[in-house]
Amino acid sequence: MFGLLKKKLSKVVESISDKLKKKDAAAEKIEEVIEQAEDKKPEEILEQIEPVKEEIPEIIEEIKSGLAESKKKPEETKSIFKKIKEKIKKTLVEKTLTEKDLLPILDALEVDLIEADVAVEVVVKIKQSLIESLAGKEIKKGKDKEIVASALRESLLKILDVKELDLEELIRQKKPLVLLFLGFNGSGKTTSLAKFGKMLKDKGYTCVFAACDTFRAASIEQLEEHAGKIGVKIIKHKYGADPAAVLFDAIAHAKANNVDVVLADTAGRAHTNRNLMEQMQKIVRVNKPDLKILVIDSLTGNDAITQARIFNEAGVDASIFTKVDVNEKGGAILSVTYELSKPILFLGLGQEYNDLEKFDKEKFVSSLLGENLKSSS
Ligand SMILES: Nc1nc2c(ncn2[C@@H]2O[C@H](COP(=O)(O)OP(=O)(O)OP(=O)(O)O)[C@@H](O)[C@H]2O)c(=O)[nH]1
Ligand SMILES: [Mg+2]
Repeated sequence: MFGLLKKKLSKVVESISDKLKKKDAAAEKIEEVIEQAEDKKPEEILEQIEPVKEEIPEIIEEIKSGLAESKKKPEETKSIFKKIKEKIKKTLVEKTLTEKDLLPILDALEVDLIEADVAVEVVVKIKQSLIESLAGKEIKKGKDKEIVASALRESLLKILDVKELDLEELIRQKKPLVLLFLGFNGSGKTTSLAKFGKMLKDKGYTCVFAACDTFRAASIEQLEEHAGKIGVKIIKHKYGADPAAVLFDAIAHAKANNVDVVLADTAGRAHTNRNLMEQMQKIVRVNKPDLKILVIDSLTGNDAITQARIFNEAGVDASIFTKVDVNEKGGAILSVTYELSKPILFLGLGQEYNDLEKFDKEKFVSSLLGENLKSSS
């Protein structure tokens, strides 16, 4: 799961800590040169530190001005070198990353994350957040990975920081709670709805399914089969019937029978299906569902953000990502949550009823950065 995204994030941690190691090596080299500086000509010193000057330009400047000063006041050469040595010692213990150090690394990260399906605007946010937390920060020796991984962790959590929903609290507050499952063709709406129904039933709530996909061949039978297996009532009309009317009847049934939750399946649609998009708006207008849950196939890639935008015209309240069990990229989860600013309720992890996992952003981010967070402690 998310192998590619994990690899790319690991690379960021490695690249930044490599940069710190290079700075370390440069400081050590300079220290060595300065140790014997008093016996050397200034040109010789500058020549020796030339190869590492890119890594710690601030120290190089210090040395240059020290050398110029000692040329003017040769009697103070000793104390000038002493000051430089102290400064280098401090750099060796507490390194500072500058924005200039970070930018090339973060530019490479941009390409990497886009490859893992993270949208450009989300990558920009992650970059900004890393610069804010790392540039100018003193990094103690041996703590590089820990600090970089935790900055990355914070930046990812910020992307996922949206107001959460307490589903059971909602069920307690409103009866029946009406959930409408929306999404692109084949995204996993019907399967997720069935898993959801099974989960609610296992928790002791009563449900009814509404077969509002009256469009795709065999869709009603597919939902009926799930309803039969789980032991949930289904309200259905004929193919071609108005789905808004199906949901209306399901809600009426739930009210009459004191049912806790109505789960409405809908037809898969794309923004090019004008009629189906208008039909979805009508289902919403007529029945005012409590939650419109967007079901997204996590394998969709960068198109996921476009789908989210289009379905959000009906006002999405939460999302479910399916096929996470077979997804190596994972970036769509970050992109869509950022775009919608709405919580992810569950992840679909397979084709069985129990393959539904409550989304936990801390756990998700920790799993992405797992090895890095571990190796740092
Ligand atoms: N591996 C895996 N497969 C899944 C998951 N969720 C759904 N599927 C599979 O994806 C396929 C499509 O699932 P459906 O639930 O029929 O999708 P849908 O959105 O209702 O499709 P339409 O109604 O045709 O738009 C099925 O073969 C499911 O078994 C998941 O989390 N993991
Ligand atoms: Mg379906």
